[in-house]
Amino acid sequence: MRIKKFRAQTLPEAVSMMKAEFGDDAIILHTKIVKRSRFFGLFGKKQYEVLGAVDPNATTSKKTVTQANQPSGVASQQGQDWGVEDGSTAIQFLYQMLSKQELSHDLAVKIVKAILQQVPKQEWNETSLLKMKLRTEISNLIHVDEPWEFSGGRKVVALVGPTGVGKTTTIAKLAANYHLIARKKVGLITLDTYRIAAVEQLKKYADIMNVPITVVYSSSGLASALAAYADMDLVLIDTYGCSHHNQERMSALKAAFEELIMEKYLVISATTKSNDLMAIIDAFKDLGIDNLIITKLDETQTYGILVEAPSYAQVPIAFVTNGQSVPDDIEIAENDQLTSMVLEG
Ligand SMILES: Nc1nc2c(ncn2[C@@H]2O[C@H](COP(=O)(O)OP(=O)(O)OP(=O)(O)O)[C@@H](O)[C@H]2O)c(=O)[nH]1
Ligand SMILES: [Mg+2]
Repeated sequence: MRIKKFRAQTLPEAVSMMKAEFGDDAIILHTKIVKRSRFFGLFGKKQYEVLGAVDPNATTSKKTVTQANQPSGVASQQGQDWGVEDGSTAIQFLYQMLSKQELSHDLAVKIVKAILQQVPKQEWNETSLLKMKLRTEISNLIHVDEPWEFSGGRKVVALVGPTGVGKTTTIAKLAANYHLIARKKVGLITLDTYRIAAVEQLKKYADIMNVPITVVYSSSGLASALAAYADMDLVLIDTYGCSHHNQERMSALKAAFEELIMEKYLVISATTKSNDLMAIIDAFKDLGIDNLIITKLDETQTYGILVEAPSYAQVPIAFVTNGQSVPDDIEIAENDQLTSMVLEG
């Protein structure tokens, strides 16, 4: 399958460009309006973008209704031609289900190709079969962690991630659940001394829950703070937010963690755009990330990140959060539930 983006001032023009290059057998996978910015997006000219695809091996010129008259791509977006006996409608159907959830183009294509390889061509019009295969593919890509066990000794978990994603709130939720409900001995440490308010924020939660908290002011201080918590079941370490562009903070964090035994959980907001997600994961990978926590699921209606993040980072999701309430709005990541969110929205 060849796939390419075509841009023009009008949608019919973009479609014509696609047909001129790909021929009449080309199909529209996706259409969108894009702004070609001149000054930081202001006064940008509107353009139409068509994502077209063609099978270079196709010998037939048989067209579906969607292919024959595709002035706007709206029909394909509504998925009206599922039942037609032609592979292209299967591709459209699957691709659109994924792009609706804002999965990156590359991953969506990978998933669609994997499904078409498994399903014989004569069954490509069976949407229930395609849906079943899609569920399996998505489910296989959403890696989730095992629920926490405390039989193997003390568990030390540091939460790292970009600013404002919900690290401190998630620490409070975890501390409350594991201390107040699971009755574990929990100790808190914060490295976030950049802002007085950040320390106060966690101290307030610690006081309410009656769990100890240690504020670490230097990169060497973490080792002694951990030593003082030797008898805890769970130690949760809050860190300052690191923009993935801020090398200085990232290096300081790396230095603070040096040679200490702990797990590092990367916290990412579900509202993160696909490109930013990859840049964030790339930046934090250097710290050695063991797990992911996806926050703010309540602030989005597209859940592609649940597939994208663990696939790209190659580590499982441990928890998801879905609101500001401590301790309620957190759940242990569960494959079936997350798969359903991606498929059903
Ligand atoms: N809607 C929603 N808001 C959340 C969620 N988790 C955290 N928040 C909110 O996000 C904001 C930032 O949360 P923090 O916990 O301070 O984020 P942080 O990552 O510690 O921020 P920095 O320490 O500044 O990097 C707060 O208003 C939280 O209430 C969530 O799951 N859903
Ligand atoms: Mg914080």
